Amino acid sequence: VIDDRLRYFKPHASKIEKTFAEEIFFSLNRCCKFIHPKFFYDKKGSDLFEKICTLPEYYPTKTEIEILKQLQDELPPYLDKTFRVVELGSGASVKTRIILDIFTKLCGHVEYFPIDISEILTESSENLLKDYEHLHITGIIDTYEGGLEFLKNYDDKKNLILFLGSSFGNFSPMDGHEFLQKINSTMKPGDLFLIGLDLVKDKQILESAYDDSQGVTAEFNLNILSRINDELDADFNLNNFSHHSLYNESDQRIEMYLKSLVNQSVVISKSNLLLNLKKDELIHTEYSHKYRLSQIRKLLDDVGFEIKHTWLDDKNHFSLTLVSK
Ligand code: AVI
Repeated sequence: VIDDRLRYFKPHASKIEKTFAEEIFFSLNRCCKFIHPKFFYDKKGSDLFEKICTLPEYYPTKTEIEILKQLQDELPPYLDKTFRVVELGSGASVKTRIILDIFTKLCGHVEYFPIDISEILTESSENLLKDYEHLHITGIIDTYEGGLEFLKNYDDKKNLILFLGSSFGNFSPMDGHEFLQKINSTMKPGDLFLIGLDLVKDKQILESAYDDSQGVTAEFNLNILSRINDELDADFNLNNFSHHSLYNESDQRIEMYLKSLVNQSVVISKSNLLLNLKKDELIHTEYSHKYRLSQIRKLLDDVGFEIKHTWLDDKNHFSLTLVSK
């Protein structure tokens, strides 16, 4: 407890630390190599992602903010004073603030539960407290699944669960379906869920959003190797890799890879792994799925959600959908 308006829970701390070395062993000791995108977000990675959100080519953040501004008038009819805000991912960002402003106006005070695996949660929570006098924060430092488990049966208060930024698009379709089921089973009758999803659009717009002219996305992608070097005692030479991304039209997703530029061997001590990579071999790091409105309806419908409203921007680039159980 930092002050009486801020407290943290770390329900599964030891489990989080143990699995990084094990997961890296599992995902790199195979022919189709991958690194799970959740490992992007150490302090440096989270800062780089914040920077991506401000890039001219990266339209999702700006567009979602534009839609959230519409919600200032259009969300309150779905709310009452008994709601708290639960956010998957911790934002001190403009987006979180727009929602907190809506609640402050409606209730006079706000109870906010951010759930995030990254310790950046503590920094963003402290920043929010400085600006919101009547804000109470319970920060849950855990995976989304762990945090949702913690929230289940926590109390009788109604939750508005936020999952913004099209982070859902980073799941595989199967994991995404399971995740929505998990959210649905966490929710009590009366709870609401607001999800931001990126929409299918022109290939050119999509590809430049994930391969920007300043090279920030490349740095973000490569930083995952620095993180493995630092935390798992590895010797990746970042100069021997390049950022590689493309839009796969049939699967409606951006695919991001790290390409090995030479034949090379890398030691990852804490994973007990000697990694051999061929020239041009790819390590998959991220999918970012894009959706059509009919697919969003089906996705949410299949899990048993009732759609209350979908909001779009002027160009139909991004969507926000509010559902109940
Ligand atoms: C966090 N997530 C929604 C981002 C996205 O657009 O898929 C991550 C990202 N990867 C590269 N740029 C941004």
